[in-house]
Amino acid sequence: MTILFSATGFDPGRWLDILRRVAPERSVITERSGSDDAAVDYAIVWKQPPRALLGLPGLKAIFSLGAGVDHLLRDPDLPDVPIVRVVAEDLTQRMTEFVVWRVLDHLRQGRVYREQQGKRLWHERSQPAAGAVTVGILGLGELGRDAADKLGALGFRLAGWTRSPRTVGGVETFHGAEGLTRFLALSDIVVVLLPLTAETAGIVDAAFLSKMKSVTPLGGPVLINAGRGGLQVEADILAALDAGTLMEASLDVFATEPLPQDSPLWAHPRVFVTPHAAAVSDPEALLPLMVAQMDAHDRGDPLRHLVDRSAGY
Ligand code: NDP
Ligand code: OXD
Repeated sequence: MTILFSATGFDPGRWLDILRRVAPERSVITERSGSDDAAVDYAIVWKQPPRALLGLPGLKAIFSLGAGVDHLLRDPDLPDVPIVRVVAEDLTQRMTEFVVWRVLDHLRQGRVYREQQGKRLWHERSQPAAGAVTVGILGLGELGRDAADKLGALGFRLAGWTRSPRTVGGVETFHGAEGLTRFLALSDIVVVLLPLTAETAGIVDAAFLSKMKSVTPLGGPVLINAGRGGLQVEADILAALDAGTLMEASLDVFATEPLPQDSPLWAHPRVFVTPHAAAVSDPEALLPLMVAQMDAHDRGDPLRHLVDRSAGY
C-alpha cells in the first residue's frame, strides 16, 4: 500500500507531513526507485513530471491535487485508470469568497474609491442595487453553483452557462454556442468558472468580449476569471479594456503563471490581479478526503468525483 505523491511547482513538505499523518498505514514516496513500482496503488499529483506515472502495474486511481485536471490530462503517458478530482467544501467555500469579494468590489466601485482615496477626494458615486445587476456565471459546476447560491442570497440576478442543459433554482440558464450569445447579452458581470478543455480553450476572446453588454448599471461590463488562464486571450482583454468595451477585469489565472513581469496586465489601471489564489488547496482539508476515498475504494466502494476523460473535466 504505497501512495506516489508527484508534484511540481511548489514545496510539498507540508503536504507530505500531513499525508503521512493521515495515512499512517500506507507508505508515501515522491520518487520512484523501481523496486517499489509494484506497490504503488494510488498517486496524488499536481503537474506531475513526464513519465512519472508510467509503468505502475498496481495503480488503482490518480488523485488530482486540484479541482481542475488540465494539468494532468496533458500527460501523454497518463495510465488508463480512474482520475479523481478535488470536490471539497473547503475549496468551494474559498472560491465563493473570492467570487463574492470581486463581484461586490466591482459593484461598490472599489477601484474608483481607491483612486479617490489616493487623491484625498471626498466624492460619493452612484450605487446600483445588487438586484439591478445580473451576474452571469460560465460553468455551473461544484464551484459555479455555490457562488450562484451565495450571490443570489445577496440579491443579484443570476444567469449561468453550461455544456449540457441544466436547471438551477434562481438562475436563468443557457447552454451551447447560441446560448452563450444570449447569456452574454444579459450579464453585467461575467464570472468564468469553467474547466480548461479542448472546447473552452481561448473562449474569452475578441468575439466573446464583443458580445458582452455595452451598457450596464455599473457603467460598463466586468469580467472575472477564476477558472484557468488558458480560457482567456489576454491581448483581446487588453484591447477591449483600452477600447472601453470592457470596463474592468479581475483576473486570478493567466496563460503563463507566474504572470510575466512584462505583462501589461500588471499595471493596467482597470485590471485587478491575484496570483492564482482564488481558492487555495489546503492539505489539512483535502488530504483526509483523498485518503478516506482510498480506504473506501479498497473496501469495495466506488470512487467519487471522477473525471470524464472524453469531456476533459
Ligand atoms: P465542475 O466540473 O464541477 O463544473 C464545470 C462546469 O463547467 C459545468 O457546469 C460544465 O457544464 C461547464 N462546462 C464545461 N465545459 C463546458 C463547455 N464546453 N461549455 C459550457 N460549459 C462547460 O468544475 P468545478 O466547478 O469544480 O471547477 C471549475 C474550474 O475552476 C476547475 O476546472 C478549475 O479550472 C477552476 N479552479 C480554479 C481555482 C483557482 O484557484 N483559481 C481553484 C479551483 C478550481 P455541465 O454542467 O454541462 O457539465
Ligand atoms: C484547482 C486550482 O484546480 O487550484 O484546484 O486551480
